Amino acid sequence: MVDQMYMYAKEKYSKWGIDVDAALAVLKTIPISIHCWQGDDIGGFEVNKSELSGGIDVTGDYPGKARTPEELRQDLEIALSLIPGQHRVNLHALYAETNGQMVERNELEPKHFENWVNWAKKMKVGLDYNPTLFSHPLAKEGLTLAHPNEKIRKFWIDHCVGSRKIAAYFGEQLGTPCLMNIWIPDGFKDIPSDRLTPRQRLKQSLDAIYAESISEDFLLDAVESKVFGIGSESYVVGSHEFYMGYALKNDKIYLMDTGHYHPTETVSNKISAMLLFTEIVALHVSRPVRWDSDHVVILDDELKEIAIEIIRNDAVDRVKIGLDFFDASINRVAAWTIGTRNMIKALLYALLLPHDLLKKHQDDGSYTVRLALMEEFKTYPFGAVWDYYCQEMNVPVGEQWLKDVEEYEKNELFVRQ
Ligand code: RNT
Ligand code: ZN
Repeated sequence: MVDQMYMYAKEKYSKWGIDVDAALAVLKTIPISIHCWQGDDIGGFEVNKSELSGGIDVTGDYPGKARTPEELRQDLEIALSLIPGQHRVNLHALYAETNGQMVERNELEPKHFENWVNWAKKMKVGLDYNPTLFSHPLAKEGLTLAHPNEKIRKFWIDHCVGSRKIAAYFGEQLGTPCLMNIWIPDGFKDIPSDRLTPRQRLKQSLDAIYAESISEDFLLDAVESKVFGIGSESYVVGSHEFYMGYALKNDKIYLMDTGHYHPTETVSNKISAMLLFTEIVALHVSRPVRWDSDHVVILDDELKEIAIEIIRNDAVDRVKIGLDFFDASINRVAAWTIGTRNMIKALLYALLLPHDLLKKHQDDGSYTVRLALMEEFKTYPFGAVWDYYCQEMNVPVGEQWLKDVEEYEKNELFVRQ
C-alpha cells in the first residue's frame, strides 16, 4: 500500500518536474538538533540542583520524566528510533555528569561530558551545546553577563569560556562542529532607568568570552535574542537588535527562536534577510501559543513557511535547525517524536514544491497563478511520500510509532514514579 501510494504521488509530482526521489535524498542529509531538555523539564543532573529560573517555565506533571543521565539517554534512543534520519542532540551545561561531586559551572570540563560523547559516538549523532545561565544562585537576580557586580559577571564569563572548550571538544571528538548557543535571561520586570549600560556590559562580557579564537571545524558560536520573559517583561538586555548587531559585527551566528518575537512577527520572513548578510543562521524552532510558551512544534503554516525559506533559498547547509520546546503535560518521548517528525515533514513539504516555477510567476506578475498553485499544492499527496520515507528509513509509518511509545510508557516510564 505504501509503495503504491508512493508511485501515484511520484507521478503527480513529476508532472511538475519535481523529482521525488531526489527530494528524499536531500531530506536524508538535513540534521535536526534535538534538545535534550524536553526529556526532564530542563532539570539537569547537578548535585546542588536549583529550581528552574530565567523566566522560562515548564508546566504539567505527566509521569515518567528522566531522573538520571542513563534514563534521559535511553528515552532519547526511543525517540531517535521513531524519527527518520541522522540527527543531533543539543545539551545544556546542566546535563554534566560529575559523579556525585559538586562542580561549579565555571569549573566544568570536557571530562564531565564523556558519557554523552561516548553515547553520541555509539548513536552516530552530533552534539550541540549551551552554557546554562539560569537555575543558579548567581542568576537569582535575573542578571548574569550584564550584572553590575563584576564578580558575578566574571563567574558567568568563565562559565561561557569553559563551555566553548567543552563544545569544541564535542566537535573534535564527533567530527562535526558543535553549535554553542548563548542565551541569557537578563532583563527587568519594570521600566529601566538605564537601557544602555546593561547592554554595554553584555557586549564586553561577550567580547571576553570570544577572545580566544577556536576553529570553526569544531565550534560554531551563536547568540540568541529574546523580546521578553517572565520577570523581564519591560526590558531584555539581549534583544533582537542587540544580538543581530553583535553577531554581524563580530562574525558570530545569530540564533532566532520562533517564540522570541512580537506575536505577528515571523521568523520565516527573517531568514532570507539574514542570509544576505551572514553565512550561517541558526534556529530554535518552537511554538508560541499567545506568548513564548514553548509548545510542541506542529505542522502549521509557519513551520512550513520556515522550511520553504530554507529549501527555496538553497540554504540547507546555512540554516542550522534546532528545536526548543518543553511540555510536561504529555508523554515526553512522544513530544520529541511529534515535534521532530513535524520539522522533517515540513522540510519534505517544501522539497516537493516547484519553486523555480513559482518564482517565475511572481516575477512575471502572475499573482493569480502563484496563489492558485501554492494552494493546490497543499493537497498534493505529500503524506504518501512521507510514509514511504519512513518505511525506507526503517521507522514506523504514520501513527504506528504511538504503539512503541505506549509500550515504553507502560514498561518503563510509568514504573519510574
Ligand atoms: C529561553 C530560550 C532558550 C531556552 C533553552 C533551555 O527563552 O529559548 O533557548 O529555552 O536554552
Ligand atoms: Zn530558544
